[in-house]
Amino acid sequence: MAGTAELALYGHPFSSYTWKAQIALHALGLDYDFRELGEEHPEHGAFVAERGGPQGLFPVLADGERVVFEASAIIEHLDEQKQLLIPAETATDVRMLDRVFDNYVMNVMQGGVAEAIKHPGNPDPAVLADVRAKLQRTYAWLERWLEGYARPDGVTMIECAAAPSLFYANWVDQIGDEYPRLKAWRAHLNALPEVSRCIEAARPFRAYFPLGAPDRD
Ligand SMILES: N[C@@H](CCC(=O)N[C@@H](CS)C(=O)NCC(=O)O)C(=O)O
Repeated sequence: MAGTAELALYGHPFSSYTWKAQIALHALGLDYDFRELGEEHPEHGAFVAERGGPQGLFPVLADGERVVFEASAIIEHLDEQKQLLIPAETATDVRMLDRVFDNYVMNVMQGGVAEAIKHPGNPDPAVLADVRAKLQRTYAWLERWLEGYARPDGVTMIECAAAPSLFYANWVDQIGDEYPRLKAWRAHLNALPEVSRCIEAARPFRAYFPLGAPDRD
């Protein structure tokens, strides 16, 4: 990895996958230039469109001349030397859980958001019901998984993926009292300094949450 002064992250403060990369940067104590997407910076959007993989998505990390897209790959790149976020002895489990949070929480939650964007004010109830059923199934699985999870003091790639996905999934389908461990873990994640920085930076954008942001968190 090149010197930290050369790090730049393209993303948006309200974007869950941007948080995932930012939490890793914060946990590793790395300085970075945050290149926010928006009308004021069309050059940032142009960079993401060109360098953000097949769909031109964000976040995108520029480390000197090296460009990395996909939040998990960004974390792998940042952690290559230190192996703090992906400890060698638990690497397979960490990667497996990272996939769980992306595929069965974050992307499912995003499906509900996409439906609300497609049909503003009139999302298809069947689509939302399907999203909520999938989230419930994952919540139940995570509740059982947490029983045996040796929670680290700090942050691994699991926490990087879990914090934003659970933050927003809870807005789409609230984690009920039947999942006490998951509820408590989400509260713990939100309180981590690496995460709360992201929550606070995103607060001004809450009115834009397509399904309506609940008055909590
Ligand atoms: N698999 C990608 C997903 C990235 C993603 O979905 N990014 C969203 C923001 S959270 C995005 O770029 N949205 C803009 C779009 O869909 O055009 C990753 O892990 O980084």
